[in-house]
Amino acid sequence: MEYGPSVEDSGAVRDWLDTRGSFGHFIGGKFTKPGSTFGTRAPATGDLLAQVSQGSADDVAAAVKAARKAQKGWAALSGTERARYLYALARHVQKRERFLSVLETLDNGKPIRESRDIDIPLVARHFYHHAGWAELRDTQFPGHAPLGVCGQIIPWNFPLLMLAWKIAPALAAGNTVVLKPAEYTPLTALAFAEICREVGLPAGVVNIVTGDGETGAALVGADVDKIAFTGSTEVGRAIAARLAGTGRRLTLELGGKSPFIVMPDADLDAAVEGVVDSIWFNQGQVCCAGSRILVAEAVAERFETLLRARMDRLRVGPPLDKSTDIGAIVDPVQKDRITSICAAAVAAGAELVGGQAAEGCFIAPGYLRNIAPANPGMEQEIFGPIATLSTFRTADEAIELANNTRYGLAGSVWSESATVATDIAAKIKAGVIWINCANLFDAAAPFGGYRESGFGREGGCAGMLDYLAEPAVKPVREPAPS
Ligand code: TXE
Repeated sequence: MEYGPSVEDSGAVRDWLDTRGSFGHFIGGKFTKPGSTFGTRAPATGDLLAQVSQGSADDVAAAVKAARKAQKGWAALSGTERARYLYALARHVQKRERFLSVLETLDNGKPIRESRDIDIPLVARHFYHHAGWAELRDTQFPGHAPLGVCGQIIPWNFPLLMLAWKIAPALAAGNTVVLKPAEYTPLTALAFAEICREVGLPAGVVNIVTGDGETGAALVGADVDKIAFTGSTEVGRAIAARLAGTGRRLTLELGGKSPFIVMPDADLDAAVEGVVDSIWFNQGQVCCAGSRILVAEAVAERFETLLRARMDRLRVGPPLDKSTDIGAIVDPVQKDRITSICAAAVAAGAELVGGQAAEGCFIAPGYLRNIAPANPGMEQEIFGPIATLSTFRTADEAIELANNTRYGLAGSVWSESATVATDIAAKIKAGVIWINCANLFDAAAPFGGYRESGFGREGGCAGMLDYLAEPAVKPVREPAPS
């Protein structure tokens, strides 16, 4: 297998893959024998990395049964005991940080710098943070109870991080889980299953069933108390329709088309760097990417000159190379999806700057200019390294353009005036707004959307509450002594 420019630890990952070869599911604390399998490939090279099992409805039912069996015992532990397991998971992720980063980069195609500096450290952070919540649960949410067994379906853009976003709060609250990773990127979830065994997590608390959308649909139809889904709006809508009237809890984190507003007084160099973090990070495969750049007409020409110069300096290349800025798109299907939306945008009159597709799963960074509001490139989530660039004259017009979308996940505002920035931020209908920065995440900050971006929150107090059932009768708090 060709690993590209070598980084330390790719040998350890190669040994791990060679020894395993073919993976079963992780159910009730054990790996099952691999049944019917499919291959998972490195998008950068097309190399086959491993065979992974395609979960059937029976596999899902077995995993739910194991989770159900474990749930009462897990919920009966004290918060401190549950916290101890979460701390141990965090610590073991940290110990294997380099291994997990290389594995993530191989399976997903993202630059090693990003998996090493962002994804995996944030995974550990989420487990540490939620260990704190496990300890605080009883005092902070008196009378609240865990929901039971949670089915969790995650996407491929931040595979292990999305696993952490889902598993850490669920476990802290006293739930057990059955998680289905995305079919393109199942490997770090399977490595995480091994970590669960290493830390001695009680059998059945975490179960991982691999497979495609059919496996996900089987999980939605299984005897679970909640479904937490991150993925496309189309699938999210189908899941919501299916769960309607069942009384089961649901949280959805779906797509976005987030505005990136550059006011006339913005620090333009900083804003350009913000675009790099916003739409050219992770090949643009980010639900909260600032994919619609809206720039004040007065500074648009200067901004675009700076943007183009910076874009031209980004290095597209092998994801394991530490100097790579833009790695591989996760799969040829996704690459085709991106190029066909761009082609439709150009056919409808927009001009594509950069953004050339290369052999394999590579697409250069780019943006669409001279683009009309009704252009498909403006309306659809491209989910690739291609932004749109349009201009506005007044703050009111910027706000109107920003809100002219069916989504409502995120946004960012760039201005040297705190008053201007906070005033605009308050008027954008989105779950997260960044000021003079973009794509900053923290386990303590709730994340989630409005409108077709979904509902429910992950992270912080609001995220914990989405994994707890409110008491039937609210406890009465003693008034504070006067
Ligand atoms: O998503 P899917 P895809 C958006 C993005 C992207 C598009 C398509 O625009 O281009 O969606 O990506 C599982 N019941 N986002 O096709 O199909 C699937 O196996 C239950 C934004 O990969 O939604 C995987 O585990 N589960 C998003 C997960 O759903 C089903 C991240 C996501 O896959 C299922 C990913 C079904 N019927 C894509 N069908 C974000 N919010 O970050 C599929 N799945």
